Amino acid sequence: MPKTVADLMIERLIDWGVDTIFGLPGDGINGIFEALRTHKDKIRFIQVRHEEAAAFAACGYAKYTGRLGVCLATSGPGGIHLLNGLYDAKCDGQPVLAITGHTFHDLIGMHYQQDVDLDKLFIDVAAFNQRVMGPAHVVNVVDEAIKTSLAYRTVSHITIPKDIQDWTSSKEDRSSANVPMHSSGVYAESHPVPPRAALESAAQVINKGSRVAILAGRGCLNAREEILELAKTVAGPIVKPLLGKAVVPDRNPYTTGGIGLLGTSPSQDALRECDTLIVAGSSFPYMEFYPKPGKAKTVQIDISATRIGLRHQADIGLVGDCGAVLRALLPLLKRKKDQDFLKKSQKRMASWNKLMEERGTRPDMPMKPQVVVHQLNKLLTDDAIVSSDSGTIATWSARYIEMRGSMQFSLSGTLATMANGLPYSIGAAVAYPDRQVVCIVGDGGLTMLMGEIATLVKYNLNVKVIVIKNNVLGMIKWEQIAQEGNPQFGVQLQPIDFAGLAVNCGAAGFTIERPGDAESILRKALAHPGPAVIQAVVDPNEPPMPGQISTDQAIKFAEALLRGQKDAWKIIKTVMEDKIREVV
Ligand SMILES: Cc1ncc(C[n+]2csc(CCOP(=O)(O)OP(=O)(O)O)c2C)c(N)n1
Ligand SMILES: [Mg+2]
Repeated sequence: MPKTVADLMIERLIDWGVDTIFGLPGDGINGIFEALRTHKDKIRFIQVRHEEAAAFAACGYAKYTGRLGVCLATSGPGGIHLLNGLYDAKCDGQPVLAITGHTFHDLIGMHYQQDVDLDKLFIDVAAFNQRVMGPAHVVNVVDEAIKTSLAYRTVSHITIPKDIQDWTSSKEDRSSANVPMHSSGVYAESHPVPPRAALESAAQVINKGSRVAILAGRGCLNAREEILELAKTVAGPIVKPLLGKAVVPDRNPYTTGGIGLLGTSPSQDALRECDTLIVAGSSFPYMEFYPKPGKAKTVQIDISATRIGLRHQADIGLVGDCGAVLRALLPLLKRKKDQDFLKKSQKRMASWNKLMEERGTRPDMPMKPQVVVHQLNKLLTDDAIVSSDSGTIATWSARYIEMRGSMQFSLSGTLATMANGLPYSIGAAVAYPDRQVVCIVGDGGLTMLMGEIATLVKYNLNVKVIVIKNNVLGMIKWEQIAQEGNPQFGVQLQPIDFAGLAVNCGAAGFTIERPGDAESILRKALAHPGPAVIQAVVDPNEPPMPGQISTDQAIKFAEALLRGQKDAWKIIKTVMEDKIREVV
């Protein structure tokens, strides 16, 4: 049987080590599906219910494995559905390849069915973006797409007209310039090394500092030992942007945990008070949390030269892999004797942890969302893979899920989209069937891609979906009140019985309503073999308070309440209790 374009593409993907593709079929990619069918012993196809979930799953797969994630969608609507997940991958720097179909090659531009030029639509999201023109073209295109995604940690896109997928190779297809088998499926990793002079200048800056803080982001996920060694050497706290949550365990004495609105108060203090900052593998976006301009001498390490000085003025930039750069830098650093700055952070962290423990064990009814995540944290295994969605749930996950052992954590960090949590878990569970895989999602985010519960059931993926049910788009409610000073509007959600829904999809369903039941129900649900949804009915009036509140925020809050926010008194009561607890 002569090989089709689709065969050539799938075989080349297999050569590159791709063994999993997330997607959903359609008439625009039937040729590719036939090739997937005939190669199914070497490459598995995971069928999702919405193409957006395929792109998220590919992104989650890439985040948790460090490998290329691949997703597949049909021409027109299927490709359009991929976009949000692809932007998520682009924004968080993940290598993802998207493959789509196009209409018949000789009807493009003729207003035919599903005639959407996805290669034009994807111009902004994909760093490599090509339409396959025939059998002599496809292998070269696959090679270039994969190399681009891996080299730049970003999105590539290949689209193939529906009829071209079935074309078979013949000598006549090949132009005289295109030498057969000229391209190779080899990826050569690049390891930039900063010049010696830059390392020495960086060491000088750090050695002079007396209060050194370390901001360690996702670029340090494979450099735990080096970051800890750095912290010991400079006697400085490690502050973790959320994508770098797993860089060091949360209870390690050298970290003050997260940063940002959903971070910890000691992290905020550390960045405000430091006189020297080392930013390693992070483009943490929220500039107001960095030291004020001119306040701290800054050394920044990043794999990309374009990220140096992006958010905060860098005095010295070191371009390279964080682990390798730190290994070169550490011998040049003097061990600091003065431990005061670190000790201060550790003291603050002890009281922050006490406060979190207190807020996570409240017996109040309706149940506080923190209680559920606090209990969940205690029951997770040391190699769990935890994903979260955007919303107040991100705050609870950031503060209560503590990294330990080889645990991994992610969410849509830079795009901050909703609905990624469940599909990330699909990517994780497909890659690691033997690990505990959990997602913590809101009722708003889960509703967006609820059909993926059926995907969990179809593949018997051992994913536990913890849905924090507050019947509201909570984060936006609090933004409207606290940041805008307006009463809430358009955020109320029609309640859904997610446990019943799960059961109707063929998964297990659990409901937690009382704090006293949280532990036993979570224990039972986590022990359940196979997919389960655990809905936790919580207080919609529990605000995700920032680690520190500005006067401006407090005024806006009061203004909104005065202007007729529903439940004003309940909110005041909750906030006051939280504040009182913070002080007592
Ligand atoms: C796709 C998308 N739409 C809208 C938003 C804006 N947004 C951010 S958080 C949020 C509310 C999330 O609600 P839910 O999932 O119920 O979580 P909660 O905040 O209640 O914990 C919204 C609407 C977004 N980030 N992404
Ligand atoms: Mg909600």
